Amino acid sequence: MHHHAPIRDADESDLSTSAAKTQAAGVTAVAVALNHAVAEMGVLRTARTLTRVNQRHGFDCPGCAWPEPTGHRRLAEFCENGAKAVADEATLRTVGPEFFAEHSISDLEDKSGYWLGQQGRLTHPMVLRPGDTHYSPIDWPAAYALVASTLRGLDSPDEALFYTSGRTANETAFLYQLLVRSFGTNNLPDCSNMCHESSGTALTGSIGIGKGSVTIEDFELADVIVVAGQNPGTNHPRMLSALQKAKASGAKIIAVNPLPETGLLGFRDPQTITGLTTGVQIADEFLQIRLGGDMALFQGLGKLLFEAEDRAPGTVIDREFTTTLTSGFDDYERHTRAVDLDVVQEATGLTRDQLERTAALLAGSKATILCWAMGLTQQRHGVATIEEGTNLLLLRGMIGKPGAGVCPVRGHSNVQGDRTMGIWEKMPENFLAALDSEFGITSPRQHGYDAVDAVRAMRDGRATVFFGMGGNFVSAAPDTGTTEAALRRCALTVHVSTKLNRSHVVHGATALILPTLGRTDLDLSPTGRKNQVSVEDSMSMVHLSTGRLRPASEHLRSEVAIVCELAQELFGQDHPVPWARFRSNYDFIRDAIAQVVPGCTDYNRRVRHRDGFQLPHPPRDHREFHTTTGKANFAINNLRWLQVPEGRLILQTLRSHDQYNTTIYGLDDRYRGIHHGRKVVLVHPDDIAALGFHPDDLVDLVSEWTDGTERRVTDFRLVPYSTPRGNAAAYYPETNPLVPLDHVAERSNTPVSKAVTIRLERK
Ligand SMILES: Nc1nc2c(c(=O)[nH]1)N[C@H]1C(S)=C(S)[C@@H](COP(=O)(O)OP(=O)(O)OC[C@H]3O[C@@H](n4cnc5c(=O)[nH]c(N)nc54)[C@H](O)[C@@H]3O)O[C@H]1N2
Ligand SMILES: Nc1nc2c(c(=O)[nH]1)N[C@H]1C(S)=C(S)[C@@H](COP(=O)(O)OP(=O)(O)OC[C@H]3O[C@@H](n4cnc5c(=O)[nH]c(N)nc54)[C@H](O)[C@@H]3O)O[C@H]1N2
Ligand SMILES: [Mo]
Repeated sequence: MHHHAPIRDADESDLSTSAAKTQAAGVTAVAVALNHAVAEMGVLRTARTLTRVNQRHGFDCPGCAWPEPTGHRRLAEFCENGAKAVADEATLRTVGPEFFAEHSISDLEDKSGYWLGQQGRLTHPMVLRPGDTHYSPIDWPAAYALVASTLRGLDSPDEALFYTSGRTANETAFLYQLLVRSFGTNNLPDCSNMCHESSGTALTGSIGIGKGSVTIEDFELADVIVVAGQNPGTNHPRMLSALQKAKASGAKIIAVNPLPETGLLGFRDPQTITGLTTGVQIADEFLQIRLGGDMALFQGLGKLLFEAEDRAPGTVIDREFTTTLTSGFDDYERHTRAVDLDVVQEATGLTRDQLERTAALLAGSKATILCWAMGLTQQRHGVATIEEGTNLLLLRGMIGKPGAGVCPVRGHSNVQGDRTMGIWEKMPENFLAALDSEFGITSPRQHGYDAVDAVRAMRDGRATVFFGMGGNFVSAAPDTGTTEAALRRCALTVHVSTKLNRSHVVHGATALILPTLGRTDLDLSPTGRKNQVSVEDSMSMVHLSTGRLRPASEHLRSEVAIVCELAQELFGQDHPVPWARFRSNYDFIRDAIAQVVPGCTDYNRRVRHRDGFQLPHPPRDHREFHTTTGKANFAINNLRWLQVPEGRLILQTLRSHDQYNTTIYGLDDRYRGIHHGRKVVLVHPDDIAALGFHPDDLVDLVSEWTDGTERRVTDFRLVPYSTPRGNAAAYYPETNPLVPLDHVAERSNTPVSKAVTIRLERK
């Protein structure tokens, strides 16, 4: 095995700050990416790996879900952060039985998530039995037997929870939900519950499908692209290339964000020669909005659009569209005309001028795209906010035509595909009926627990087995104290993982770690067949992904193998589902997907097309809306925004440039000028002074909840930063202890990670 110098854990006293960067990407990004990759994998493996990211015969980048361009693909369809994601997975460092013999659980409990993740790839199935101080090796059959006997011993299948993180490929996701439903529960919480659930809820009501309606080609045809509540420079860097191209063909870009995010304001495309030297300003209009102010913004813009129509009748509202294809227009018009623009200014912190200029851009646009991510979804009124954004598009007929539409920009590389394949605690009846008729099983109809309800169920003793297909639930979920206590109450926790994380350390009475192959790894069946999997991107394109790297250990099993082998142990040999056949050849899984999943007919053939295939989307394809009214629905919402209580701040929890969710690659946030540390809180300089503090002070952050309870994280450094007064920002997952479990978005139950009321306390 390879030996590497031990990783030093983070030491926050090394922290330093500098001015935020004005340009994203460029030469530095390429250099940072390569350094990172070479340090993890060496020169040869780096060359072999990075040239295959997002290529036709390569693997799908395990980073974000931004689509690959169809047609011509540049050799480097990856970005700095994609390269970091790949290097993190393809690292040569390993964590085997010696590691676990050396480190007790209580030793590992004191380590940071950064340290745990940096130790390397898991190589052996490991078990922790009641009373053990250390994990020890277990063989696969014994591990399956342990899980199966525990599951069979439950009073009800609903006492088990089956979590999924969005890295899981379609084939695994399909089999996993099949196993769970065959077992008898719909308890399929997933990372999406904490992510884009608000988007799915809003869009399903408004347009009849919870997915985005644009394709990558639409970006080049758009006149106006709004990017709200999203930091593409860090989280979807390849999106910046699409925005830059759109700009080159004349589009105007409107950025809506409380922070002046580097990539939105300046960008040098590392994939072009000129981009390495000269940069462009991406956003034509930067609306530095107050946290939670977007609903007010969208309503205010709606009112201004109606007023523009009054001034030039027939030029703004698409009457033909609203009359024939929508429902609720008159009520929406009445409600929106009554909006008070003074209130909108107060709620957003924007000037009348900014609102008028933005409305004028929208009114003059022939094709508008609205993009958004966590800044909109992780708000208490997130669903309503997205409905209001959609209303703005409907008003002008901006759905189902070239260059226009809704674009929720997904996070995990296959989070959208997992949903398509049935990972959802409340899949619709038509899906369950098709599943039952294909396999001769009886899926339960009662809805299962989502992520927040899963924590509640464990906390209250209603669920006692937690099975995680990827992810790091303990660190990703809100209210860390409550969530950790909930996991510790379980009889059994099981994690199918690639790397060590906090969820392995905060465990049930018995715990298992099942090491698995990642996207980059060669997946050989026992007969030597090279297996391929498939994934769906943010724009409903489905394509194959093929790993080629030699796995970190011969003991790793693919996720598909783990699901099939566990199912065989759990259900015995005469179960109606052909688990052994599915394990032997993934084409058989795809044939079953074709029978069950809407839009997947002829899956095996179509997924092999050079660019894959696109799943149907009725509003995009035919302007058809499968809603309750059969039309696109205007939603009416009473305006809500966030007021900052006296002496308090509203905190958003977000990602640094050096992390992938709970995986911390490094301790810098280069674009924001934060170096060698993560425990910082970004606050407006006038608020720092007004609250009686100084820049660089060490403070505790204390969150206050309506029931009088308080939650605290300690020793954060105050960093003066450009953000609206009364707002603050700090990194996830360090601040997850502050997010109360019951602080969730209305209707989607998504944790409100972008609006937590806090006060600062002096050390
Ligand atoms: N490198 C990298 N890539 C990633 C990830 C990663 O961690 N690292 N994570 C992946 C995943 S799972 C996801 S979901 C996506 C997340 O992608 P993003 O949504 O971009 O992620 P966040 O860091 O949470 O950033 C939220 C952005 O919204 C802004 N914001 C916060 N509150 C508000 C608000 O009330 N209104 C407005 N208008 N803006 C607001 C913040 O200032 C910030 O710019 O990225 C995916 N890609
Ligand atoms: N406060 C706060 N909380 C948040 C958010 C926020 O913005 N603020 N964002 C939320 C969002 S948008 C999301 S999506 C969730 C993310 O929640 P999760 O998806 O649960 O978290 P990740 O950090 O992406 O999971 C990382 C782990 O996945 C495992 N892994 C990686 N690749 C693979 C693979 O190919 N197969 C398997 N089986 N395992 C693999 C590794 O062991 C790694 O440690 O967090 C949410 N939590
Ligand atoms: Mo996400």
